[in-house]
Amino acid sequence: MSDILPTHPRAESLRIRERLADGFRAGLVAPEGLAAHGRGEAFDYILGEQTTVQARRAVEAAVAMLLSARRPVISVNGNVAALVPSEVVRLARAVDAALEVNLFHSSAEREEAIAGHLREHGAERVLGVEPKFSIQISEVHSNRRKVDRRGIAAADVVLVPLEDGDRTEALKKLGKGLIAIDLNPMSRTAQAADITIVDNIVRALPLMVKTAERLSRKSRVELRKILKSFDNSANLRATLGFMFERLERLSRG
Ligand code: PTJ
Repeated sequence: MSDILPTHPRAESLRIRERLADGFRAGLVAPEGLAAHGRGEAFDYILGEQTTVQARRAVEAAVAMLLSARRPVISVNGNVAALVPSEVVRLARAVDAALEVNLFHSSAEREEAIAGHLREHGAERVLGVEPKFSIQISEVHSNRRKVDRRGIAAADVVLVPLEDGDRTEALKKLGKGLIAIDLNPMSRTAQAADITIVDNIVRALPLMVKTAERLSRKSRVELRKILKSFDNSANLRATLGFMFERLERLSRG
């Protein structure tokens, strides 16, 4: 642990980096995960490190979709486990979703470490780590094709935070509802998902938990209404517009 002065202008960003670096040293995060985080940081900088109105709308729709699902699954990778372990467990509980470890850079040791980390943060059941339940989805071309028969394989809705593009498109082709959390609104995942939350996962997850607690009191009809009024393409265009405006304002000085 390093000493980050609370007065440092980038203190929060440095603390998040440190969580990820700790996660790397603990065997949760792949080395590539550190680079992926840097790409996310660059987009977050443009967003002003804030949750936009568009992200709030996407969160509302995403939670409505999760609460309406029959078999929702939250896919967990190394970065998610290192950055928001408690929040992802709380969200799974709030929307009654399964948690499944699913890695791009496949490693049995890291799968076990991530599952153990989630259990330490209160998860009762973690899928994706027992070979006897593992099956392959041939439509997915990366290591992520290995999924749990009781989880992603059977899911009707999957939340894929910090994802690489290929799987989102493949899971969509299989008829699953896809929710992405991705700071890059231009990524293939962001473009292919049904609902894309363009926000840092460290802000998006706590907001999703709060929203789930609120929306769980709504009827199915009300949840469907929220879902029907959400347009992902329009929301992504509005997010890009927000980013362009910020850059334009900064360039004018
Ligand atoms: O643990 P593994 O093996 O499953 O690997 C995980 C990574 C993230 C390395 C893997 O999925 C990967 O390579 O992802 P990509 O293709 O780099 O895509 C990650 C996306 O997440 C990029 O579009 C980033 O902008 C975005 N991103 C990075 N950090 C955050 C983020 N989005 C939200 N919150 C973040 N903190």
